[in-house]
Amino acid sequence: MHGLIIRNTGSWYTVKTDDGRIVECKVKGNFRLKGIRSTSPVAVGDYVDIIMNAEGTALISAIDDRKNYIIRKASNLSKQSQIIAANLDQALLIITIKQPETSTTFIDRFLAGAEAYRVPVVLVFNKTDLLNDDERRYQQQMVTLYETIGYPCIEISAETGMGIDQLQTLLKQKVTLVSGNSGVGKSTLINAIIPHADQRTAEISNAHGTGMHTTTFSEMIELAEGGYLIDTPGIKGFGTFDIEREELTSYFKEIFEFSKDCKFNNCTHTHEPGCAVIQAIENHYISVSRYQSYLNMLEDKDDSKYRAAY
Ligand SMILES: Nc1nc2c(ncn2[C@@H]2O[C@H](COP(=O)(O)OP(=O)(O)OP(=O)(O)O)[C@@H](O)[C@H]2O)c(=O)[nH]1
Ligand SMILES: [Mg+2]
Ligand SMILES: [Zn+2]
Repeated sequence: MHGLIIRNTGSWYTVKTDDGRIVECKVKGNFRLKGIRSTSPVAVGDYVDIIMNAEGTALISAIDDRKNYIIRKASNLSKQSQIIAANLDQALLIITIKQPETSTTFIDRFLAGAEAYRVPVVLVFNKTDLLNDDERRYQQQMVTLYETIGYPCIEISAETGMGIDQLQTLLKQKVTLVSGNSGVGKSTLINAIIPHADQRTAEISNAHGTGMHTTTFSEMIELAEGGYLIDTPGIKGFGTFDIEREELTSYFKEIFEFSKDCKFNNCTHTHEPGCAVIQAIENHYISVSRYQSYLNMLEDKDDSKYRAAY
């Protein structure tokens, strides 16, 4: 039988079969995935073959080719990675200006990773209900910046329902990863979109204004109008550690556009004469915050060891 992995609890995978049945599955003991060193060989979003057994559960015996996937490093020291989700149509990056504040470095790292994995991103500014006039203006500047670069933005409040209808039209018939720092309201948003989803949400811990990773396993939640949302436990990005230095420029869309006019085609846009990127920053065509994020990722590449810099 063939089906879609909709939930991963660590030891068991829940598969929705093509004929609509829900089956709990384990991975066949000798199952290995070619070319990917991963602590778990399959993930939510994967299409798989399963073999039923007498108890009504099943073994996953094969996996279909993936359109894309996102990975996370198992730990800072290990080279092993964990596949979080596969076959995504898009990702929502949930951002909050406060409680907690999402840094531009975090946003830009996420966007660069999404470019590398070819996953389109919509930036969702949540908790708009909390903002005062100054904060609202700041948020609008962010929206202008990212829309100019080419990322659609939407301002919402999962709490009051503002903007939810508009967001819903973007989700129809698509597999959408919901990502963002802990505490930004991913689970609250999913509950607002799918009332029966019943995602656990958490109070922000007062001491640091940061969240506590309430969501601890990956699952896909089916939308009434077709498509799925994937809620992820504290995903930090797209595993940007394996981006090559030479490729980095191409994952910052606007920097890439200007870099075509750099004097040297291996320009790193740091110190080289005739750098069109540095010129564009001076002329305010490229934002300083974006350039700083680029430099931040470039610095990672100078380190022999991996650094979780965000
Ligand atoms: N004021 C306000 N509070 C919100 C909004 N959305 C979420 N919250 C609150 O923010 C807190 C964290 O929300 P969660 O949905 O648990 O956050 P999460 O992103 O799922 O967090 P993790 O599962 O830890 O990754 C909860 O107390 C929510 O009630 C919003 O639009 N406005
Ligand atoms: Mg959550
Ligand atoms: Zn340059």
